[in-house]
Amino acid sequence: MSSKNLSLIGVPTDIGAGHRGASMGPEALRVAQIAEKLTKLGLQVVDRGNLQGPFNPWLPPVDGYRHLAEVVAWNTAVHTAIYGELANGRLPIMLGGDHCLGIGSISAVARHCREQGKALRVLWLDAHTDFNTAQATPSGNIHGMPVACLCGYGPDVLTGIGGTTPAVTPDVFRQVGIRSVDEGEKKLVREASVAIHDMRQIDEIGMRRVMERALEGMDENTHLHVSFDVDFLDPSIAPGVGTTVRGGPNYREAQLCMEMIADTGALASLDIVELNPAYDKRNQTAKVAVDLVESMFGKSTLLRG
Ligand code: 6HN
Ligand code: MN
Ligand code: MN
Ligand code: MN
Repeated sequence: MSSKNLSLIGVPTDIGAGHRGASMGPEALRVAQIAEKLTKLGLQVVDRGNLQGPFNPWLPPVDGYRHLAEVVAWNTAVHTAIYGELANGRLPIMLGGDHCLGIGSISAVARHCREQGKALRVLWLDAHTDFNTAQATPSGNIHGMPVACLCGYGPDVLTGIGGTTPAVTPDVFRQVGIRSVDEGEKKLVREASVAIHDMRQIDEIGMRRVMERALEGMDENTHLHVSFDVDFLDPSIAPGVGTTVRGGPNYREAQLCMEMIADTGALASLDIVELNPAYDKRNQTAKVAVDLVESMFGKSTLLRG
């Protein structure tokens, strides 16, 4: 691991989502003892508290986007906070919040990598490809658009966050767990040649080989960023999300995925997004997410060593 000094950054908003409630995600992760559990693994953890931003006015889309100005405000705050942590040599963990916030966090990671001469790999764990545009979106919800925005497809106010457009090229992404892609979005991800490891591939060759492929080609100079959308998981183990899609990885498959991330030793930043306590029961989804994050930081690997 490039750094063992972790900073937790809460981003309490559902500004890009289609259901209210992801704004409660940071607190649910704290209740599930994310800081305490990572500390127990021997990591130094500081909780920076929550960022602040505009209230969610819950309005219909304008020109294909819901709450564009508010999404820009939140992502600008995220970019500044994540960039600052990386510049101080720390490993930021963003406690979301909905997935539109990946624009702020990953643009910050990309900027850090450019400045440090590092290669970037983004592992996108999600049921969705999140590659919609104003034209393709069925909802106008910007949490369905962060990958497109990061690759330069989107409004200037979002594609320009961090000062370089595009923030990244599509080849940095490896998407795992994909099982819900909108019609127009399919065409866009194909044109951009995003590397997609969908559920069918996991069924056919198994999580181990999928992860070997997704992590292939990294070296000591690679910064690994994981963007963990909790709806990646099968709804039977993770009902606490706004957009459940059945047929996701089960608990053991998800554990293996996380363990293989730990084994790379390259994990250098993380987003935990889309957790929605309003749909959860007794905080079980937050607990499963924290459990998996522990594995991402080497919990189960330690048992073997
Ligand atoms: N997420 N593809 C759908 C849309 O509205 O664009 C769902 C997006 C879900 C986004 O879960 O991060
Ligand atoms: Mn660094
Ligand atoms: Mn997502
Ligand atoms: Mn998703």
